[in-house]
Amino acid sequence: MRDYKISYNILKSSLEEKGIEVNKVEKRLKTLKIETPSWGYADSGTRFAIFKQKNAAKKVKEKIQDAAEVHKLTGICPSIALHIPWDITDDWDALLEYSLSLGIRPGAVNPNLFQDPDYKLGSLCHPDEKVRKKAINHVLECIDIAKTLKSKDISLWLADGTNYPGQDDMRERKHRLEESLKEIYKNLEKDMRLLIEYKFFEPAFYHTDIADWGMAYNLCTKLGDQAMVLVDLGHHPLSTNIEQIVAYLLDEEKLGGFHFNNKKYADDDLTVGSINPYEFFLIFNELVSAKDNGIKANIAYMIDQCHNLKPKIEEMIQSVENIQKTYAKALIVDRKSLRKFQQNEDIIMAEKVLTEAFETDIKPLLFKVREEMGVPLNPLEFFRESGYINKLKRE
Ligand code: PSV
Ligand code: MN
Repeated sequence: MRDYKISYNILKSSLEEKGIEVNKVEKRLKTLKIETPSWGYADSGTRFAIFKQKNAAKKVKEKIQDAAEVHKLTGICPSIALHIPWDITDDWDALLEYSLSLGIRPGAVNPNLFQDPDYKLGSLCHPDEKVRKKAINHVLECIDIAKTLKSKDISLWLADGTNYPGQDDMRERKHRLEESLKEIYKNLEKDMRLLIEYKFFEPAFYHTDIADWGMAYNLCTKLGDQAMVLVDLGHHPLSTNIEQIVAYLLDEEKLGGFHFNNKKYADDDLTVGSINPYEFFLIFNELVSAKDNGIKANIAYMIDQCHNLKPKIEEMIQSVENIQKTYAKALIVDRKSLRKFQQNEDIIMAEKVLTEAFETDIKPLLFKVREEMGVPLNPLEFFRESGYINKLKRE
């Protein structure tokens, strides 16, 4: 690592030979922002067991401390997503102040529409109007919290669906959903957004009310400009072409949020980039390509992972490193050559442009950027050596 400058110079000149402006790549790497989720710092598990970790955060302030530590070491995680009521407090102003004092701000506010026993048959789509009203009021409460915290995004994931054919009327549920969302939407502040997530199954196993990107897109289009689709990488059936969905939504200017994680089977919450790094690269490639083509996009990037087995903060830092590395590889794609090969119908060479960027050892560039940002060159190693977790005095 000490000698990274020699390899950096070699990498820089090979990229510049291809016409890639390395200074611009470095600037873009420094401005990448990834939110981390409060629930990723707390104990979690599967429906079979929760294996508790020593000094895992329990209180919201502890989650903020851990998120601030991740930001301190990576320099690119300046906000923390909150989940209500898991992160409830009776003094939101004080929590905002506390958070800012640690150099981190509250990010997306996530309502919880799945845990209350009343939501057994759904929340915003529930057959009983009283339960729908309760769910709407909960989201309105989250909007108020977001106002106090100066957060701009309400991130909505619905567990609504049915488990048995005939359990409820799918079209009626769609109408209830549209009505409930309209009520929520009209209570947003003008500078707020409603990010609507989709997921094809789980916890509902027969049908899910917002099952795919098309349904989320349709709902957002009906609601208006402040409603945007949120893509969570774990929420697609196996072999779905996620990069195409991303490209399509970007082109429609309807992609508003992104949840990073990786899956092997379903919504597995595995470390982003750990199972299929090439797919992850192709997704980032679409994000960069759209931006380079002048498509306007305000995308809230967040890691949405519960770290059940790995040490939580370490997995969070590992995830941030994977994201940064993959973004860097997408930024060094030789887009001029790619375009030329596409126009010349040279499929072999066009694909090679992508694989060349993907296979590049980008570490020296990341070291350079981290050094200039004043963060450790190797955040994960640094964190381990700091003994942060063992020094904490938590119950
Ligand atoms: C459940 O699938 C989920 O992971 C969704 O992706 C939400 O974003 C998150 O939980 C928090 O509610
Ligand atoms: Mn998610």
